[in-house]
Formats: sequence, structure tokens, C-alpha cells
Amino acid sequence: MGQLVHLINPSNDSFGVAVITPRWLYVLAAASGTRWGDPRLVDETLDPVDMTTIAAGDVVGIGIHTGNALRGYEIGRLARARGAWVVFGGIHATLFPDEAYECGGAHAVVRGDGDLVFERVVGDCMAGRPERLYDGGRVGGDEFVAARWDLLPPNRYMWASVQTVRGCPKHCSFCSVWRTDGQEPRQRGVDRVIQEVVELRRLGFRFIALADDNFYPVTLDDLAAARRRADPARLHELEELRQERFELMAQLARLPDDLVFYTQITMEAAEDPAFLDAMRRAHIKGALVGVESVTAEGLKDVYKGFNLAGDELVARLQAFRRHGVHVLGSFIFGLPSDRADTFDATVALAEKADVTFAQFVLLTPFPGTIDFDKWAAAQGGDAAVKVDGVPITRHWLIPQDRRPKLFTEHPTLSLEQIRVGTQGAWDQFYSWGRVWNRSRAVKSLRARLAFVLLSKLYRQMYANTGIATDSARVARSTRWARWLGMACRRLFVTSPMPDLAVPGREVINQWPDHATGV
Ligand code: B12
Ligand code: SF4
Repeated sequence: MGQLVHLINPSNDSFGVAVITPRWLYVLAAASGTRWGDPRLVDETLDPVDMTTIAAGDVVGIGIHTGNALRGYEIGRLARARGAWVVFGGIHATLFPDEAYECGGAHAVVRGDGDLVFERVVGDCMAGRPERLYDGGRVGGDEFVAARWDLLPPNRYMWASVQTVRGCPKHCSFCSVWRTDGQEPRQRGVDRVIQEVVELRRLGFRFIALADDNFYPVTLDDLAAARRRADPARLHELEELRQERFELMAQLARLPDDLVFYTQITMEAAEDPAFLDAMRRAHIKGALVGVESVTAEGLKDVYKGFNLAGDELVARLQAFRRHGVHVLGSFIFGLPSDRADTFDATVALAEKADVTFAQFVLLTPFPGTIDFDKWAAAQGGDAAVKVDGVPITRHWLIPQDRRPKLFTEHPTLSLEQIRVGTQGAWDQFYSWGRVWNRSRAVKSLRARLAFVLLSKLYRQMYANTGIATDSARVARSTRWARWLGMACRRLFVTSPMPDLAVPGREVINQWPDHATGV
């Protein structure tokens, strides 16, 4: 057999099924080109990689974010030991290319977007001459490569993922997106998005996550500010971006009614009823909204002054629901202004505001963020406290079972109080009674059952495996998540629609026949 391309999504925990497809795997599969046949795709959130499938001379692409970098490096070293060419990419490799050579056995690293550059990288490796560093840059919206959904293993994922925009104009202190993807939104052409969605519905996917940094990149305030500044060029640019969003939503609205989209959006959209109505018509039934904190002090802590607190916050969140968009509220604990009663107050607010799902995350200094820079400087850089010989400022290199859950001393709470309070918030919000109550949001018994199972699965996957320090609890949760995942998956499958056409078009097959290259 000739040389093969392998693409591996690293994970310490494998659940057999997964909620959302890791989009980069399927995009890079397309970007690798057709010269070397179909790449082998391994998502370790499903099953661990079998290293014996990798042979000398093969190319192994590994995509990492900060949370899974250590596992990625382990795979890289093993692949290199088998004689393969090892290439790293993804947000963490973009921020720390040197680490991939030092710890992950990388021959090459791709910084930025892989869409346009990856085929050349694979070709160079196959020819035995990879460059050390490739700059994939920030590709334009119309150059985003469509994913190779034909390579998807059947019945393993509940949600597919399609991207409509990269980049976010905000600058939240805990987030790296605006720095790596840029603050200028790069919107993908409407036709391309629709083509991919249609392709997925043909395969039997009804649930599609829009893997966007921020689905609402132009707010009414941005438009008003451009008008005030009498800046017609900027105003025109913003209006065009906004108009394109509406066009996309109008096209999504023409697709089959059983489709359900979910996206990520800033809270300001609540003040834009026209946008929310367009979302509802477009079947965008859910959105992750970064609430972060329920107090004004907490919002100041994270440079998110554009959010509201207290009753105004409740009103804004309720506006989504009134317009038919369910909210997954995202809350951060461990902010300097948090107090012992913040945990209960946050859960109470989430419930009052009719939030359908919630996640409670611990403040983590992710590299590439303002918070990280400030925190690392305060730790004294490489002179910082070490765990197993690794400075805390490189916390992602500490083995997962030894890695601290929180990194900053808190002015009033102990770290254990914050961890236990956070676990308690998950436990309260996702107790059986409360989940069953919230399941009234959907109509049929089958949908209510799916809602309950998905809520429980979400909690097992994200809360217990991420926050618990007790390894027995983590192992139990992983088993539970596996079981729930199997049960949930069946509720998400639907009949394929092989003859579905793009509205106003004939049926076109998106992928060339890779066997013949036609
Ligand atoms: C959608 C999304 C999710 C979804 C779906 C995840 C999934 N299964 O795919 C959900 C909601 C589940 C999620 C969860 C989390 N996420 Co998230 N997520 C995103 C988001 C918005 C888009 C990712 C995406 O699919 N993009 C589309 C693909 C095509 O782009 P891409 O992944 O960037 O890949 C391109 C390049 O990076 C490159 N590339 C990638 N891999 C490789 C590999 C090779 C070999 C090469 C050559 C190139 C290459 O080429 C690709 C095409 O151009 C990003 C934001 C972002 N800009 O990355 C955050 C992001 C990745 N998430 C982030 C975080 C923190 C999380 C959570 C930890 C949040 C939490 N606290 O719970 C969890 C962790 C989940 C887990 N266990 O992995 C952070 C990561 C920060 C960091 N430094 O690592 C990001 C960057 C957002 C942020 N606010 O900073 N996430
Ligand atoms: S957290 Fe969301 S709104 Fe803030 S910069 Fe990141 S992507 Fe943008």
C-alpha cells in the first residue's frame, strides 16, 4: 500500500459516541487533496487511535487546542517513532509552534488556517522534504474548504458542524479567538454554507452546530457608532456584513423544517428582534450565550462590559426564548469578585431567565488571552511554581490527573470552595426534577426524553470529567456518558433525504469521485 494520510483528533477520554463532530478533521480531509486517496480519520473522543495502523512514510496530522495538547504530543512522538511524518496544527500549535517540535515530535507545524496550505504540506512530506513551519494565514470567507462529510462514520455523532464565520470583533479577556482568528469577521458565502447543510441533511443529519466564533458579528450599537462617527465606508461595510447574515438565514429558512441549528452568539442580539426572528425562521433553535457573570463587577473582571447584570440580564436572556431561541448560558466561576453565594445566585438567575441549558466553567488562563499574559507575568514566567517539574505557566503540559483545576489565588474563597461550588451548580441545575421541568420546552414525549438524556449526558461529559478531582468519579462518569451517549444517539438519527436539492437548484453531488478523481 502507498503512503497514507492520517488525521487524529486527540482526547484522553473516549466515549464511543460524541455530541458534535470535530469539524477540523473533515475540513483538513478535504484540504489534503485527492492525490493520496482518502485520509484515515481518527477522533479519539470516540475511540483511541490504534498506532499499528501508522506505517513509515505516512503523514500524520494532529490538531490540538490547549486542553488536548499533551495527548496530541504523545501521539506525535509515537507516530514519529514509527517513521511517519508528523504535522501539527490547530489553535495551540498556532500559539506555541516550538512546543510541538520539543514535546510532540513534529517535523512540521502549520500556523493559522489549514484550508489552503495543507495539500502542499502533505506533498512536501510525501516527497521527504517538509518545511519546519508553514503559515496558513487567515483565509478569506469564500476560501473556507467544505468538509468531507462522505468520510463520516455512520451513527457516531449526534450533531454535525458547519462554519459560517471566523473572527470576532470583541476582545474578551479570557478568550483567544479575537487574537488568533482576528477581529474582522470573515463570513463564508451563503451558497457554500447551504450546499454543505443540504449535503448533511441528505445523509440523515437534522442537528447541525454552526461552529462559529460569533454568529452575530455586527450589532445595532456598531451600526449606530459608525453613523455617529459619520464614517460612511465603515457603515457600508457593516451593513453589508449584516445583510449577508440575513441572506444566509433566509436561505436556511427554505430548507426542510426538521432541521435544527445551534450557534454561539453575544447577548447583544437580544436587542435586535429582527435578527432573532430571522434566526427562528432559519431553524436556529439554540445559541450558546456567554453570560460569564451575573454581577457588574464580574463582567468588569472579564472586559465584558457590553453584557448586563441582574434584572436587565434576565430580561435579555428571556428575549431569546420569547423569539424561539433556546439559550445555553455559559457562566465562569473563580472571578475575583465571586463570593460564597455567587454559585447559588447564578443558578437561580439562570432558572429565572429561562435558560434551557447551562455550563459552569472554571476561570482558566488559556494562552493567547489577556488573562493569561497578566497571570503568567504574575507567576514569574519560567521561574513559576512547578508541578512534576513543569512550570504552572505551562499548565497544559502537566499530566491531567496532576493538573490543578484553578490557577489563581482568590481574594476571598479557597480554591476548593470554588471547585465544590462549581460542581454544586452543575448538580443543582441538572438534578432530575429540574431537568424534567425544563423538558416542557419541547412538545412530544420522545423529544422530552431526548432532552432529559442530552442534559444528563452534557453534565457527565463536561462537569464530572472536567471538574472532579477524584479519579473514581471521573471513571464512573465516563462510563455513564458512554451509556447515555449510546441511548441519545438513537434519538438524533433521522431518515436520509438523498434527493434533497439546494433550494432553486438541481441535486449536485459536492464531492468528486475520489477513486476516479472525476
Ligand atoms: C465549535 C467550538 C466548540 C464546540 C464543538 C467542539 C467540536 N467538537 O468541534 C463545543 C461547544 C463543544 C466546544 C467546547 C469547548 N471548547 Co470550543 N470552540 C469551538 C469554536 C467556536 C470553533 C471550532 C471549530 O470547529 N472551528 C472550525 C474549524 C474548521 O476550525 P479550527 O478548528 O480552527 O481548524 C482550522 C485551523 O485551526 C487549522 N487546523 C486545525 N487542526 C489542524 C491540524 C493540522 C494537522 C493542520 C495542518 C491544521 C489544523 O486548520 C483548520 C481549518 O482552517 C472554537 C473557536 C475557534 N476559533 O477555534 C472554540 C475553541 C476551540 N473552544 C475553546 C474551548 C476553551 C472549549 C472548551 C474547553 C470550553 C469549555 N470550557 O467547556 C470546550 C472543550 C471541549 C473539548 N473537550 O474539546 C477554545 C480553545 C482555547 C485554546 N487555547 O485551546 C476556543 C478557541 C474558543 C475560545 N473561546 O478561545 N467548542
Ligand atoms: S468570548 Fe465570544 S464575544 Fe468574546 S472575544 Fe471570544 S468569541 Fe468574541
